[in-house]
Amino acid sequence: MKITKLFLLCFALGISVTSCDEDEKVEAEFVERDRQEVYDENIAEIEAFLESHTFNYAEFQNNPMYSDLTTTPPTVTPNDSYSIEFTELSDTSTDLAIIDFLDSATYPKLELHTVTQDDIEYKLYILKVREGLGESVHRLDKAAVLYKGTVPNGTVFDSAVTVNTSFNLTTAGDELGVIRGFREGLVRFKTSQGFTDNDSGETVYHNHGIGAVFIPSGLGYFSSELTNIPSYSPVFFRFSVITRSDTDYDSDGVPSHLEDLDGDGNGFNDDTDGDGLPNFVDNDDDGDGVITIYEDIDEDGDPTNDDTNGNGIPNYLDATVSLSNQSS
Ligand SMILES: [Ca+2]
Ligand SMILES: [Ca+2]
Ligand SMILES: [Ca+2]
Ligand SMILES: [Ca+2]
Repeated sequence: MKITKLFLLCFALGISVTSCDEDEKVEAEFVERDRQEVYDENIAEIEAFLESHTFNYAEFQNNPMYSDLTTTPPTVTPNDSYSIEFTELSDTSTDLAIIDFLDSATYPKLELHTVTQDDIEYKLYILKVREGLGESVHRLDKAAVLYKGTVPNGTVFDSAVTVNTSFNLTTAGDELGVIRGFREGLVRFKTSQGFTDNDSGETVYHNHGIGAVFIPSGLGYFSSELTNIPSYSPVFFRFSVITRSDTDYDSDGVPSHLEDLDGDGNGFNDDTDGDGLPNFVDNDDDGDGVITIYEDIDEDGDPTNDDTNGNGIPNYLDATVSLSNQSS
């Protein structure tokens, strides 16, 4: 498990290179490359990869897509235990290339999404072998994911092969998340629907999302030179999305994904009191001076179900109600 490394990589973005040698006072100025120029190169490299490589689609297609969990014991598809493998196409190969799955009517399908960042419209290719049947994943969640991160030549720079650790998807405050491109890929899949233990006592997850995302460096590590990732290199993640769990970045008793009030998947554009702090990192969401967790009047641990004046707006979002559960 190399989760920690992934977090470090995420934070290594934008570090400038300077000498620490006080005596010599040498300072090597680091000039970052133009983001559009790098993106143009990256997307050409990604699309060339998608055209020149295939993956083990037949292996998946030879089986039922999903396990049937309504039978006892469940009727388990081998697909639950498969992961995506890329292979370079030879001149004589009749296999389909990854790009041939673009906008396919059925799974596997290659989706093309647009992610805007730094005034650049990034193309983000996402390969969905299957979407999954469990819970949706929000950008503010924690997730347990099996994954392999590689550069285009196949070198693995990071991986998680067990699901013992889950990680935040979004970086906020002291909580470190993953790179944007990985996050944007993961949230388009669903978690496993359940698990069973096989004869060897190993846990087998069923009906989880299985996919891959092809990330331009501007949505990844960009100029950072990291172990097994050259500066400005695209990175690819292949993954199985196993479970999600709530976060509570501001410890106010409201799960972070529920602080995305308009439900658009973006927690950063919800700021009830307009104080510049998005609700998911604001412990007094309505700015009435009574912190959200104290506006949980019935003290059931859930501030969202307390609406003293019955106007449909819970007290913690209603600045006209400033009752506190702290007896004076
Ligand atoms: Ca929102
Ligand atoms: Ca809050
Ligand atoms: Ca309550
Ligand atoms: Ca209030």
